[in-house]
Amino acid sequence: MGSLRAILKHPDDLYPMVKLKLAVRNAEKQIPPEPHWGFCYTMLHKVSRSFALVIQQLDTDLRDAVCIFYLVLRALDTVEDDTSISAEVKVPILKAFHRHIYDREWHFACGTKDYKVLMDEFHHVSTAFLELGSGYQEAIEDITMRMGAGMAKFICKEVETVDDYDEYCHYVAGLVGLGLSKLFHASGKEDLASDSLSNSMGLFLQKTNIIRDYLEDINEIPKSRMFWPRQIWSKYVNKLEDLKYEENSVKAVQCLNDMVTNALMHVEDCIKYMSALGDPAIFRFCAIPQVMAIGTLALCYNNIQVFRGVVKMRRGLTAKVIDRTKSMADVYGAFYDFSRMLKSKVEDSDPNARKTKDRLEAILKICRESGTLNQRKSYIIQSKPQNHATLVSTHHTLSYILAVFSSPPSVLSLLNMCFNAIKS
Ligand code: D61
Ligand code: MG
Repeated sequence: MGSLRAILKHPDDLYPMVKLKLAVRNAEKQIPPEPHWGFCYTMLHKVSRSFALVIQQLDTDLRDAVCIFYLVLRALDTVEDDTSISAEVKVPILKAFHRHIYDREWHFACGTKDYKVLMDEFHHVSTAFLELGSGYQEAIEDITMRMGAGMAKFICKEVETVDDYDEYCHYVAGLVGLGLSKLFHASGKEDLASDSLSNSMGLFLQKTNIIRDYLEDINEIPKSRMFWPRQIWSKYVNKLEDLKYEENSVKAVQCLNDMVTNALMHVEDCIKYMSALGDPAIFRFCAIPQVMAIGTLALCYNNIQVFRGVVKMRRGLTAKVIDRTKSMADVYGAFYDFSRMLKSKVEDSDPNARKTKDRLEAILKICRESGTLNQRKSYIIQSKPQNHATLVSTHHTLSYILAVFSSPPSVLSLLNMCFNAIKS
């Protein structure tokens, strides 16, 4: 669990964190007895920090299909991500991967740690895949084929233009959205969503990852990996890696803000996609990662730390998002709060300030027009204001600052604690 310091700073994180911890423990206890399914669910918990929990709460047959879909694509991605394999070896494996999933004998050793185990014991995944209904199998095969071909294309090609960036993100994440929509439809629980909206769901998540993981990807050994499009970063620096050097801090943050503004373009589609969902478990499965993404963008925007280390939402805020994302009203509330937080960080000196604010204003408008905002528990103001107006506004400001910066000055956190003590 998070550090004592973090909990003292955010006392109301504690309840959702305990709840989440119990849910994770419970999910880990429900591993199926068959060895291949047991392996798949154990692996799912090990390799996916965030998706295991949302997959786990789906209904049985859809859950099995999504679990296998995840592991097949994670294995494919392990091949793509292994920078020690030469292009001559890698490309044919990526292209033929959709056939390997039908072959219990096939295996290819690569990756490290848990990913290596997934690759070494891939026969368990194939065995489980072959037990899925044919509608699920066909959807998984089709997406694996298209993703493998797309990844292969980008092994020998750099992400130059914004169109390349959208194309790459389509292959590695947009296609996951298309595949999931097919699986939801095959389960009989949802209408088939359009490819374009499904694609946006993946692009928004993938672009957020690419923004957040700048430093990790550029420092990759033996070879750095670059997904930020040249068309964007070349406006600020001569080489992508220059963004991490201190003398380029101003340019780096401007470039980062440009990337965030680009990602925000997908929000309207994502909201449209989610608002069409009917099944509560599928809704949560889709909405939790989206809310985490807008929260992560709010944290990354104008934040030089992206170029210095890992920028992540604190665990307590993650737990809160998981606890509170149940309906479309919760999604509008979260997108509203995080967009406002983002907007407060936009400085007029930023070259894209106007564009960023316009995008945010459009999102805020959609959320307001949903007519659901007043029912929400805010991520900014953590309690309903009562009559002690001064304290409330102090708390408002503090919560705001605390939510945006993960390590604020301790005086602020002490004040926040005091407020919470008075309040209760
Ligand atoms: C609704 C709910 C979940 C959704 C969705 C709609 C639409 C798309 C996605 C999930 C996919 C989002 C991917 C974002 C995370 N990016 C990665 O993991 C990168 O790898 C991409 C290729 C493998 C994709 C595997 C995947 C991911 C999530 C799934 C899934 C399959 C199947 C079912 C449910 C969720 C990234 O990985 C490394 C890293 O981020 O550390 C990379 O290599 O770029
Ligand atoms: Mg990858």
